[in-house]
Amino acid sequence: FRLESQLRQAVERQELSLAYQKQVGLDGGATGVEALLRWQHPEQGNIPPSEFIPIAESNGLIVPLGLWVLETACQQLALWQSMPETQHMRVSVNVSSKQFYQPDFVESVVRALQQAKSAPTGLCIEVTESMVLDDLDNAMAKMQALRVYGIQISMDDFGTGYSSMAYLSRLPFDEVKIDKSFVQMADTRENSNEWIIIETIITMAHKLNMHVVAEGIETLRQHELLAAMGCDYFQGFYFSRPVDLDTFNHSLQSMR
Ligand code: G
Ligand code: G
Ligand code: MN
Ligand code: NA
Repeated sequence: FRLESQLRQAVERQELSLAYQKQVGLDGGATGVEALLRWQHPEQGNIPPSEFIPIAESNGLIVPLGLWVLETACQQLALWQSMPETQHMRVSVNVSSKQFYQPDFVESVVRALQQAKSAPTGLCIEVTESMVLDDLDNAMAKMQALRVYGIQISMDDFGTGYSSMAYLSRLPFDEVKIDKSFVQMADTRENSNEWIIIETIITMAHKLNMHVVAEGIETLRQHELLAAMGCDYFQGFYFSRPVDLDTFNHSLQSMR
C-alpha cells in the first residue's frame, strides 16, 4: 500500500525517468531506441518495472503513468528529429493493456505527438499478443487508427504466446520482436530447434511485409546467427544495456 501511494506521487516528485536501449541495423548503427520506464524511489532506490507496473495496472495508475511515458518519449523524439544526425531515429514505447483499451488511447498518442511537434513515423507502439487477444476487434480498430497517422506498431515478446502465427497474419503490425527467451534458448543447445523456429518467424514476417527485431542479444554468436537468418534489427546487452538519456546521447556522439 505504501508503494502504491508513493507511486501516485512519483510523477510530480520527478522520480520517474526513461531509460533508452538502442536498436541497431545490420551495419551496427543505431536505428532507434526502446524507451523503458524507471522509478528512482527516494529511499529504496531503483525499483524495477516488473515490481511497480503490475501495481499500476491493477489500480489504474498505469493510465497517467503511460501518458507520462508517451509524452516524455515524444518530446525526446522531437529533439532527435530536429538534429540531422538523429533525424531518422525511431522511439519504441511499451503500452499496457489497460492503457491501450482506454477509449481515448489513440487520441492521447496523437495529442502527445502534436504537443511535442514530433513526426508520427518516428514513434512505434509495442503491444503484446495477449493484449491484442483480449479484445481482437477493438484492438484491430485501434491499430488501424494508429496506422492512419503513420505510427508504427510492434508485436512485442513474439514467440511466447499460444497463437502468434495465426494472429500475426490478421493484424496490421509493422514489426515483430522475437522474444529474448527465444533467442537465449536457441543459444544454449547445439543445432538447436529454436533456431529453425526463429528462421521461420523471420521468413514469415518478411512475407507479411513486417520487419523483425531480435531482442535479448547478449553474444556475438547470437548476433551473427540472427543476421545470417535475415533479421533486420537487433537489441540487447551485447550492443548496450538500457541507459539514461545523457549516457545514450554520449554513446551516439562517440560513434561518430
Ligand atoms: O528493463 P526492463 O526491466 O525495463 O522492463 C521490464 C518490463 O517492463 C518489460 O516487459 C517492459 O515491457 C515493461 N516496461 C518497461 N517500461 C514500460 C512502460 O513504460 N510501460 C509499460 N506498460 N511497460 C513497460
Ligand atoms: O518485455 P519487453 O521486451 O518490453 O522488455 C524489455 C526487457 O528486456 C527490459 O527489461 C530490458 O532491460 C531487457 N533486456 C534488454 N536486452 C536484454 C538482454 O540482452 N538480455 C536480457 N536478459 N534482458 C534484456
Ligand atoms: Mn518491449
Ligand atoms: Na519482449
